[in-house]
Amino acid sequence: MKIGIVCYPTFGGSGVVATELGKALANEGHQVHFITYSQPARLDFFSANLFYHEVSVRDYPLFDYAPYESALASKLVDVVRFEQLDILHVHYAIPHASAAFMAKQILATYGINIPFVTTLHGTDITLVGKDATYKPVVTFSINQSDGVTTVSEDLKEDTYKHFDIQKEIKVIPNFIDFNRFSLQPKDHFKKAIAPNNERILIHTSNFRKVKNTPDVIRTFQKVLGKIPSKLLMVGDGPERTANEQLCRELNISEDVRFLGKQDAIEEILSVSDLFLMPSESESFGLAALEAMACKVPIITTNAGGLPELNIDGYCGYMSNVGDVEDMAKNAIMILENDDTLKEFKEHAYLRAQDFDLKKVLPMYIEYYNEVLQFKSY
Ligand code: GMT
Repeated sequence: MKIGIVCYPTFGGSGVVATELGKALANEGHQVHFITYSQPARLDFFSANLFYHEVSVRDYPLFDYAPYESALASKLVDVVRFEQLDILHVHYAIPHASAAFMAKQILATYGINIPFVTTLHGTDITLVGKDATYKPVVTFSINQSDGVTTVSEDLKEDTYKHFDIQKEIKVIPNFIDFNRFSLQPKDHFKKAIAPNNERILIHTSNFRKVKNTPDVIRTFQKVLGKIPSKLLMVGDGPERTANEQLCRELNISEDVRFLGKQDAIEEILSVSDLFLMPSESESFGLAALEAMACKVPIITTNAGGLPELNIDGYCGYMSNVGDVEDMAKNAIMILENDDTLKEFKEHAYLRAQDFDLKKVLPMYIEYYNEVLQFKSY
C-alpha cells in the first residue's frame, strides 16, 4: 500500500503514534509518505520506504494568520496525485481531517478517489474540538472521513456524546515497540541520580494544564516524607516554571530534577521505579505505556481511557483526579517493600505486552483494507 500520513510532528503523543505507525508500516514493506510542516521528531534516519513532504506556508503581509490548512490540502493534492497514494491517514482532527476532506474533493475533480482515515487522539475532542470555535468543522470532517478511529473506548464514547457523529468508530489502542522500549542496564546513570539508592519516581509530559503536574510534585513530597526518593520531571511546557517554583516553596528542590525534553526517554525510564500520571483527562496515556514497557509501575488517575490501560492493584494504582493523599498512599505501598516493587514491575511489563506493536499494527492494516474496499466519492 502507499499511505500518506499527516500529523503534528512534535513530541506530543499523537505525533509519536503517527510516526511510529509509519515506521512500522514501512518495515512491513508499505510505502509511507509523511506530509507535515517539519520532520517528525522520531523520523531522523533513512529508510527506502519512508518519504517526507514538507508543507510550507508562504509569509505574506496580508496574512495575520497563515492559512496552514489550505497549504496542507494543496500539498496533499500534489502528493496523492504524483505519488499515487492509495489512502491518507490523518492524526488529530484539527485541522488535518478538514484539510484531508478538502483534498479529497479537489482530487475527485481529477478523477482520483482517495479515502482518508481520521484518528482522534484526545484533546482534539476533549478540549479543543468541543469548543464552539471548531465544533462544526470537527463534526463535519469526522462524518466525512472514510474511516474513524479513537485510541480508547472512552474517547469513542466521548466523541459520540459531544458530537453528532453518524460514522462507526473503530477503537485501536496506542502501542509500544519493545525493540526500543525495554529495560536497559543503566546503573551508572541510576547512581548519579540516586547515589544512596533512593527510589526514583518519574513524570514525563508536555507540562500542559491537563497533565495536572502540581499533583506530581505534591504526591512526591508525601512519598519523600516516608521513603528516601528522587523525582525526575521530563519534558517541557507551559507549567514547568510554576512547577519549579512549587518545589522551592515545598523545600524539595534538592530531590527533584527537571530534565527538559529528552530523546532517549527509554534510558531514563530504565532507572525509574514508579511513574506518576495525575492527569485531569487522558484519552489513553502513551507515556504511561512507555514506562510500563521498561518495567515501571504506574500511579495514575482514573480519568478518560486510563482504566483501559492501568489495572488497579496489579501494574499500578488509580485514584480520583486530585486525590494526592490516595496517590501518595499507593505509591508508598508499591515502593516501601523490595518484593512488592519487583512484583509490580513484572506486572507492568506483562500488561504492556497487551499493547505490543506486533498486535496493534495488524489492526491498522486490516482497517485500511476495510476502508479501501468501501471507498466512496
Ligand atoms: O498528551 C498530550 O498532551 C499529547 C496528546 C497529543 O494529542 O499529542 O496525546 C494524546 O494522544 C496520545 C496518543 O494517542 C494519548 O496517549 C494521550 O493520552 C493523549 N493525551 C490526552 O488525552 C491528554
